[in-house]
Amino acid sequence: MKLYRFPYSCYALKVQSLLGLAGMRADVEDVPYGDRSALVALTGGYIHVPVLVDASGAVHVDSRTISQFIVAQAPLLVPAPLDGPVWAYADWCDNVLEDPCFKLAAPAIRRSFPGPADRALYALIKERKYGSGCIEAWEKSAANLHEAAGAALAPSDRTLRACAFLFGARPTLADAALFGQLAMLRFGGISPETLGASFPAWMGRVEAAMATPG
Ligand SMILES: N[C@@H](CCC(=O)N[C@@H](CS)C(=O)NCC(=O)O)C(=O)O
Repeated sequence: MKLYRFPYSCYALKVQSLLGLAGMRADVEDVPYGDRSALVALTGGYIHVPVLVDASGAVHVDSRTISQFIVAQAPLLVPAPLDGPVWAYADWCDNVLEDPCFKLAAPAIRRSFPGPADRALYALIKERKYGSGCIEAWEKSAANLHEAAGAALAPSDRTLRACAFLFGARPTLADAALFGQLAMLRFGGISPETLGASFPAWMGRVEAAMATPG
């Protein structure tokens, strides 16, 4: 299998974590931000990441759909009867928590691109959606964004002070989704412990489980 990603993408990092937790091996290919021809060749025009090519050569796009594919092969990652809350937590990570997290990480993500063209393209794509100068504005309001992310994460921090993983003793899709957000922040230079004291040790547990699934 092959996972196409941008190295900072929370959705790709979620899928990478889920593959590890499922014990499914995939080569990781970093897509150059300004040259998505490999994605176009695979998908016919979908140029977001993650994209997963499975062992049969089938192409899967969108991290939620990819997660469903992985979970179908590793059902313990959404253990019945907790399907509802586990999927709901993962969807909350992708659709609610992601907002302050990606805005916090965006300035450093832009700086991480090796060339000015990729930095400009990243800014253009964000500005078309959020308005001119949005990345600079997010950098100025980093303290507020950090506070919003910390407040959103406080209940999960309380859970992880008492439990090894979000839904108990074993990692689930919910852990992979949260891991994606915190790994994106870590990529952006924001250390997980500034958002909750339990997060560094929990990330270590998720990483250990990714390396030795089951
Ligand atoms: N709903 C999609 C969202 C994917 C997405 O937005 N990925 C971002 C990276 S985090 C992307 O590829 N953005 C395209 C761009 O920046 O041009 C999923 O869950 O996979």
